[in-house]
Amino acid sequence: MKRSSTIYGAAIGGILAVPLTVIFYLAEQLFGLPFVPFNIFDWMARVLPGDIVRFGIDTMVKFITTLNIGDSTSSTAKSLEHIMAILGLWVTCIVAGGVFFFIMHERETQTGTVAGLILGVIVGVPVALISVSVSPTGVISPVVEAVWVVAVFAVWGFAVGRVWMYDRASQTATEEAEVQRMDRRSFLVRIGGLSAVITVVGAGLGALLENREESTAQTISESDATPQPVQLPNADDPFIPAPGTRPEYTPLDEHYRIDIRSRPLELDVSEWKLTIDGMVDTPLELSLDDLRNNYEPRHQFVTLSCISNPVGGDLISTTRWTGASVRDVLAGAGVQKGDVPLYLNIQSADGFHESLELAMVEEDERIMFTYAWDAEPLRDKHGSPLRIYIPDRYGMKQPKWIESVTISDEKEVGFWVDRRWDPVARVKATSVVDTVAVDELVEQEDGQTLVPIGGIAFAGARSISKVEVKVDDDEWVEAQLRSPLSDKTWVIWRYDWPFEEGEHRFAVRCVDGESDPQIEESQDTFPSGATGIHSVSETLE
Ligand SMILES: Nc1nc2c(c(=O)[nH]1)N[C@H]1C(S)=C(S)[C@@H](COP(=O)(O)O)O[C@H]1N2
Ligand SMILES: [Mo]
Repeated sequence: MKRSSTIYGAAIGGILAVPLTVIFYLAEQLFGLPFVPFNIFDWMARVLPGDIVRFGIDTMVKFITTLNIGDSTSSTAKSLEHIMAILGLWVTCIVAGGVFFFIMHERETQTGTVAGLILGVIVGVPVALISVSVSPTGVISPVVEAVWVVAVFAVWGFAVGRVWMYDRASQTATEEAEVQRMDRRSFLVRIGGLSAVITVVGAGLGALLENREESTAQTISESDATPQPVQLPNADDPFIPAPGTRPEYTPLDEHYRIDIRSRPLELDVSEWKLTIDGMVDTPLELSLDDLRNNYEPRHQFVTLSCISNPVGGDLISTTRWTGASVRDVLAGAGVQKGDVPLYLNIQSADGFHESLELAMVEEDERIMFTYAWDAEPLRDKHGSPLRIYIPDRYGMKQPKWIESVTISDEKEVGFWVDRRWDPVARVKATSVVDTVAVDELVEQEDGQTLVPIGGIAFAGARSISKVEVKVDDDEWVEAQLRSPLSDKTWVIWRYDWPFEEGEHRFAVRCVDGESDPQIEESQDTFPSGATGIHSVSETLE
């Protein structure tokens, strides 16, 4: 009896968690209230030890690449995170429902409603606190958010309590009492059906709202910004990439995305200000228009890579970045220099943070507050309204959604550095075979057949001076290089190999613009970025 009651309670808790999830989803779409499962997930990713989080991410990336699911690792990973987050909430509700029925059974309590409300509050309060702690500042009032979350859980607990009472009544009812008994199974079916209706209606409505938001966002950006396709500086290079080589200029929709939030932040650009304070003569508060209009706009073609990108991975993309040189902006604030080194401590709205030596900014005008990508205002997921560009560094050093820069003689340890990743995070040279174009053989006049092979090579802001290809155990031979979009982007290479039947292995390596060859020894992404030779096997017939 007790055991079956506990299991029944767990089932009830779990079933009722589904409409609970949908209510959070609807409220997110309607009022911008937090979607609680994602907030809890994001919180866990921040408070758990870095090594455990990294193990989780590594496992997920390996899972995705091994099973080859989804079009891109970063978007598939986000979808998996979403599923895990929702399952996490359901498991919590299942456990809570089971424990509740167990305790109620032990105590032989009759009044389930008050006890149910207490259950809801017990689960809801910590969830609310956690949720508030990872919500971005200034988007929704923390009090409103907390009250909302506790209220929804209280309703859930109340419902669990009601089911307990009902169950109790029908279990103890005697035949003579002629209470209309319904066995647990058919009750479960009923309540499951009700939950399903709420879920379908709620989820459908939420999805409608979500789509409507997206399409209005689209029309605004279409009418607002005159769409000017970006001119590529190497457009007249006659070099033709081997068929199957990735696009040299990544379509913005395909640019990878990595950050510590399940959902991208949506900051209100009209309210947003960049604060520059700390050891400066004049603290500044700059709007996006200030940054756009008061400083000379700079355009830079940039390849950005995540330090977690494995050799040959897809967490790397290229677009044109536009912004204002950080050096120019700081000049207006008047940094109070003494004889100690100073730092820019950069704080983002999602709780992410990094720091940067002032000396670097003074030496390098390419370091840039970036507000546009591909001639469009930055998209939410890529850090709207403002992110920073730091040449030759992996993405982890380059905050998105920047809110403030504090000049200080104390260096704040960056978000990922604090989790044992490389404090400098200078990009490691890497080269990749994208394609062995077995279906696009080139017939030469002398009767020779060539196999086009191609891909990318990238060395941060150091450019690429040479790419070499090795087939099986042959010598390394030099590939052709396309003139790159800039010295801060990847380079497209190509090598046409005289056809030979059979299975062959094609490997690639590169040398950067400072004559340093890429590291050939295989190293994992942690802690300093992956190294090693990329190769693919192909059978030619
Ligand atoms: N505020 C904030 N900035 C951030 C991150 C983040 O989680 N939060 N992630 C960093 C990492 S690890 C990478 S690889 C790049 C990715 O930028 P993208 O998503 O626009 O490609 O953003 C960086 N900037
Ligand atoms: Mo990253």
